[in-house]
Amino acid sequence: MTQKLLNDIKEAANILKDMKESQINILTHYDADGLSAAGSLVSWFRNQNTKFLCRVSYDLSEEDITSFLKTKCDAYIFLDLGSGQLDFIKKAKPKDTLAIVLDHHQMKMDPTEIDNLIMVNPEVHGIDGGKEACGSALSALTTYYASDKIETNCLKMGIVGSVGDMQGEGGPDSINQVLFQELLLLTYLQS
Ligand SMILES: [Mn+2]
Repeated sequence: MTQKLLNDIKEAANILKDMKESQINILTHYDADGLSAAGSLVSWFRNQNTKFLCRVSYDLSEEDITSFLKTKCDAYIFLDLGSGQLDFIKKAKPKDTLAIVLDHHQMKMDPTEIDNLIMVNPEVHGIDGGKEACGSALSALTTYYASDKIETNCLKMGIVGSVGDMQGEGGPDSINQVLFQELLLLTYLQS
């Protein structure tokens, strides 16, 4: 199951890899997990001079989602939120514009009902998003693969976010554990 989620992460990373010249709009959640998730992606976009806008939502309200989706861009990214707001996204998202959701919360509706939406969520594969994969871990690994493993600070941000979300390492086969192992390997290679 983790392998399927990892494939979804790598697919999202491949899409982001080709968006260097794009305008990306990011909406994240105002908590430790959401801010760490944004930290990973934003620092990579900044390093490669990709134009981005990053907004933070405190209450995940329809008003926040709708006003975010009114700001034109080439791709929207939702971090640590979006799954519970799929109905708002369906109503407000411009149909032709791509949206990527990196989230670990339960989904309010079937994400395939929304055009041009990529959902990266452990819940899609029956993995408990409350224990095995937090938003910052998903964002960290997506950033790591999109940068061809050049961006490494994101792995640390992912650990910070997963601790902040009180998840820790997760089970032996969890996405949080994949993140942890990548960081351990990196530290070993650099020592
Ligand atoms: Mn979270």
